[in-house]
Amino acid sequence: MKVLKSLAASLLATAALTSASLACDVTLKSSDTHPDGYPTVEAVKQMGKLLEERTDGRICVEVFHSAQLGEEKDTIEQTKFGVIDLNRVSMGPFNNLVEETKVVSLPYVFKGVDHMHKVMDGPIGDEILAAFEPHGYVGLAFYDSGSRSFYNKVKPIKSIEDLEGMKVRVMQSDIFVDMMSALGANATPMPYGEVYSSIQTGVIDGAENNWPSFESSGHYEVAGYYTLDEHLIVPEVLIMSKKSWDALSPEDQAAVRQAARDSVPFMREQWQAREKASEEKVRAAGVEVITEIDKEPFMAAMDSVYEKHVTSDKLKDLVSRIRATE
Ligand code: GTR
Repeated sequence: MKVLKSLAASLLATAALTSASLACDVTLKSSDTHPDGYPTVEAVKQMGKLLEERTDGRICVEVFHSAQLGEEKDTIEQTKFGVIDLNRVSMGPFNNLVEETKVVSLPYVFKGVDHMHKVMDGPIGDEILAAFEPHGYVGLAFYDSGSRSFYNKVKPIKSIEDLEGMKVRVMQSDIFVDMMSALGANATPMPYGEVYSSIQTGVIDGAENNWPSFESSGHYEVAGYYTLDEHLIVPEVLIMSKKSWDALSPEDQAAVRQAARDSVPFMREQWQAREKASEEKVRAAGVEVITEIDKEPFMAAMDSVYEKHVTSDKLKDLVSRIRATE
């Protein structure tokens, strides 16, 4: 009886799935490195829900979470070719591809999350979104990512001196490699999915990320010291393949863009709640959190990073406009 019941249930589920996908003329395949339930994953699902409602079920979104479609750098390439339609990624891995994304990946460029929102919600954000287009992507919206801080398995980092000679994983971008050199540490750029085992086996001493990533990746289980130096506030971006975009009518393109924009407030709410919950979970697990940290020397050490990376007039102008944004 039990077997029959579960068989019937799975048949029903399959039928529901088939009729749902049959009803959609277009199903946009979306990638995310984070697990189900993570704010970015839920935000793209929300975007899909809005889009489906507004197109009477013609356009749907299917989110492949947990790096099912690959690590960010690889999925970015696949998105260009239209193998993946939508992709939610950090702007870090885009730095070597879309010059404008570099300005929001500079250490301490934003005064805080509110400042970042003001900048990204305004004309500078629009300019950065538009900058993706010549590279084969359509920039749709920015999501939150809090601020990134250092964590490691060796000792509490209380000053720059403590970072001396440490092997620290960074996202694959030259800016972050230079940021670590400026702090006297050794940067190891590597995909997100390799960080846990690399810390565990001692290939690296630690990495850097926000509370929700530190928690959801389980990195806190292998790196017991978290220092709130908040060196980076790098927004996330939701992009669409230009190839997939061009296959839509102008009306449908507008609907996609609007649904993405409308998912932003939902994302921010989810983010705030998750930040708190992740911090609580990590603290309860016994991670030592270093909050008393003088950020001034960290900021001062970044001059060389700005000198090396903010070279074109375009980037210089963007940085000074970001700084002037109240
Ligand atoms: C997270 C971000 C991911 C990914 C990851 C990383 O904060 O949400 O998109 O970039 O960091 O460090 O690779």
